[in-house]
Amino acid sequence: MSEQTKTICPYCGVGCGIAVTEDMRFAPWGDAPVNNGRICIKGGAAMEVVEHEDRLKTPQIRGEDGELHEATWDEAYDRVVSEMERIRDEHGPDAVGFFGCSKSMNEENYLLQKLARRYGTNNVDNCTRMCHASTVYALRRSLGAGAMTNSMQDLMESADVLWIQGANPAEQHPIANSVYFRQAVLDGATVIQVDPHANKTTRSFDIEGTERHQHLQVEPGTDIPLLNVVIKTVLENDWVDEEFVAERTDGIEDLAETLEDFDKEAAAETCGVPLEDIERAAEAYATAENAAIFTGMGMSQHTCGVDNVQNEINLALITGNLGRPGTGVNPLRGQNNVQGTCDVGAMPNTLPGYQNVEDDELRAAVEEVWGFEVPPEAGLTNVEISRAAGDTIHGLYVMGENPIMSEPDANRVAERLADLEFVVVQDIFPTDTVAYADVVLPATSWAERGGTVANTDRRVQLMRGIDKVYEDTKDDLEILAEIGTRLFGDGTFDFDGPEAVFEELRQVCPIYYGMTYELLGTEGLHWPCLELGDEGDPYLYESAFTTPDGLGHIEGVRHQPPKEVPDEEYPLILTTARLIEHYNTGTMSRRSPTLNRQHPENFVDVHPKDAERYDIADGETVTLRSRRGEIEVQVQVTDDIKEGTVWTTPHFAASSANRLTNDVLDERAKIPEYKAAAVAIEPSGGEPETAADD
Ligand SMILES: Nc1nc2c(c(=O)[nH]1)N[C@H]1C(S)=C(S)[C@@H](COP(=O)(O)OP(=O)(O)OC[C@H]3O[C@@H](n4cnc5c(=O)[nH]c(N)nc54)[C@H](O)[C@@H]3O)O[C@H]1N2
Ligand SMILES: Nc1nc2c(c(=O)[nH]1)N[C@H]1C(S)=C(S)[C@@H](COP(=O)(O)OP(=O)(O)OC[C@H]3O[C@@H](n4cnc5c(=O)[nH]c(N)nc54)[C@H](O)[C@@H]3O)O[C@H]1N2
Ligand code: SF4
Ligand SMILES: [Mo]
Repeated sequence: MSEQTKTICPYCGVGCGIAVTEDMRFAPWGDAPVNNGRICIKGGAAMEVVEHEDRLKTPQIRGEDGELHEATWDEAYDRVVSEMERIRDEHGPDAVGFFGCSKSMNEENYLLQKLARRYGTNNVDNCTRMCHASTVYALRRSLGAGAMTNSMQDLMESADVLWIQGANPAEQHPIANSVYFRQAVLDGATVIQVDPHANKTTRSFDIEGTERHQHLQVEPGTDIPLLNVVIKTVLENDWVDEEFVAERTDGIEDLAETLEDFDKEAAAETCGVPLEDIERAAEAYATAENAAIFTGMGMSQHTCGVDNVQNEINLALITGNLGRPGTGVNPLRGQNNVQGTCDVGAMPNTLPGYQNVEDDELRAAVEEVWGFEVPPEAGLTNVEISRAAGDTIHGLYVMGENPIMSEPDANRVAERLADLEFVVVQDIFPTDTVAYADVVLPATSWAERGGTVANTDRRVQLMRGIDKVYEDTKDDLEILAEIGTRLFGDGTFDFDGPEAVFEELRQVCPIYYGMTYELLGTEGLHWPCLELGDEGDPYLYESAFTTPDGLGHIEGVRHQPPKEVPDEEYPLILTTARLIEHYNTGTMSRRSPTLNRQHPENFVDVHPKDAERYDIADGETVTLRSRRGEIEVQVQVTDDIKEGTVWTTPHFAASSANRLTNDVLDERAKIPEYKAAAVAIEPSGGEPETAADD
């Protein structure tokens, strides 16, 4: 039997262990800590893309003729270094932006943010900005840490109610759902799902012999009024945990005041959900022994994203559902290492370990280890960097992101990236963003290298690599260390592998200080892990919150409609979300035959009444149009979607949903409103845009 190397699945944040063989096949890892050998369709197909012929295999440089040409690594490094030096001399270091990669290891993202800061800018960010930035903001401010409060294990064992709002774990976190949450339901837990779209999560809990679950089919962007109905119902019925509120929280008066004149009937109408259904759900949550909230993109990706999550925190705090197994406010994190990418400081406002970059003392402690000064003011976020492209931003270093497809109002993003003086793309595949690159650096893939990643419940695990497939590719770590060495030549990028980087990371990242590669072993460790020998915390806040005053902060919030609401010209609300088989911008999943088979093309879900109203038949091709662009897609007529709303996916380049979306941001967290834009729909008479048009 071919030798097996144990590593971690490269797709979602559940962090399942899998094994890869020397002959490049997938093998189960039977007693892997998170999943015990079970995997979803993506984990099983993960090896399909590693040897793919489309892989970027050699460095490329754009020539005078406007085309990309193969180059040596030396030539590519020279170009990167000379252009970055030129831009810094001409415009200053803040003229360059750096995008981290949530598919890359902690050590690599740590080096990327160090590179940005050594260069002289805090303009470094990662996909969390488009993802859970608002969740992280609200959780950090009101509870202390920007992460899941509990672990999948304790949620499975102890939760009596699973309140799932704006998340679809059966598709996006399949093993969390099928192993952990399903077991909780088999043991008697009730599920309440708040989502405009019925999906596999809705159906996965339809288990004979278990409790009947509730699906509240809310209108997109009306989650605040829905939760305000829930909270007011809790207050009216004295379901408040008075002792918990008195000892561990502040701000309940503010919440009570916000809801004093709140009209539950009118709010239920705004949400499009019958009042008695919301009240029934409120009772189930508030009277359960342990109730847990799960929160996803349906909550975070709104201009009121921070307030959406704050209202979930409010509900958990007033009912005392925090600090115990089976409770909490739990964002299921997206990519396999988005949690880690944030942990290690690839963000414009935080140094490793979520230490505020604007705090002089914290910054000085990190500077002491690094041996150079870090700019004292927070930098720009990724959408802000794209918006400033061609204006104050002149250079962009993209490690493993595909902003041309993933950022909102993508037609504008393309125009702006075209205005940049210099773009580096470091990826494993020729993404749509490569078309804007001046230098392309081919990275090895997840299976070909080692390092650490952090999953959704803060478990840091080791990934291990097998030999590389394409000779002329290099690990992200090696690339960054070489560029850092050539740019600065002062030893600050002198590392002989991931473990050496991890050893430095520990020194500047208190929540990782108690970890070493040896201690991580095969089980991994949860952060916070403050001292060597700490076991790490599977759930947070047992005795106090980690806010400066140790209290959990309650703050009433009011309904703020999406920035674009339907009108005569654009009468429908578009929301966008995901499919189990596809992954984000599709660069990997659409090259995987097993994954691509089920949904080779995009589609839009339309309610039967809307189909009738706009004279559209099932299977027909339509034009979806917003104020920013249009796409052609095939229609799926289904009452899975709420009337007045249409639903499509961001996975397909040919009919890219982000040509339609609105780039308005939550003011505080800077996350775009991917989940609500006004659109018009009409039969196109043509063929849908297909993969052949990519
Ligand atoms: N198969 C697969 N798995 C993935 C990914 C993938 O692309 N494919 N991506 C990974 C990443 S990066 C992330 S961040 C996670 C995301 O995982 P999720 O948070 O589950 O993300 P989405 O599917 O975008 O949206 C979740 C739900 O929000 C609903 N929704 C839309 N608008 C609203 C609204 O206004 N209110 C409410 N309450 N709900 C709304 C959608 O109908 C959808 O069911 O998944 C990760 N896992
Ligand atoms: N309309 C709409 N848009 C959305 C969303 C939505 O719900 N609706 N969701 C948003 C969310 S939650 C997210 S997270 C973003 C995701 O946005 P992106 O991060 O831009 O999308 P991905 O497709 O995950 O891009 C990851 C890239 O990393 C590359 N890669 C993989 N492995 C490696 C590696 O080891 N090294 C390097 N250097 N590169 C590698 C892949 O080939 C791919 O190009 O999209 C956002 N966009
Ligand atoms: S649940 Fe997520 S981590 Fe687990 S196998 Fe599926 S995609 Fe991979
Ligand atoms: Mo994400």
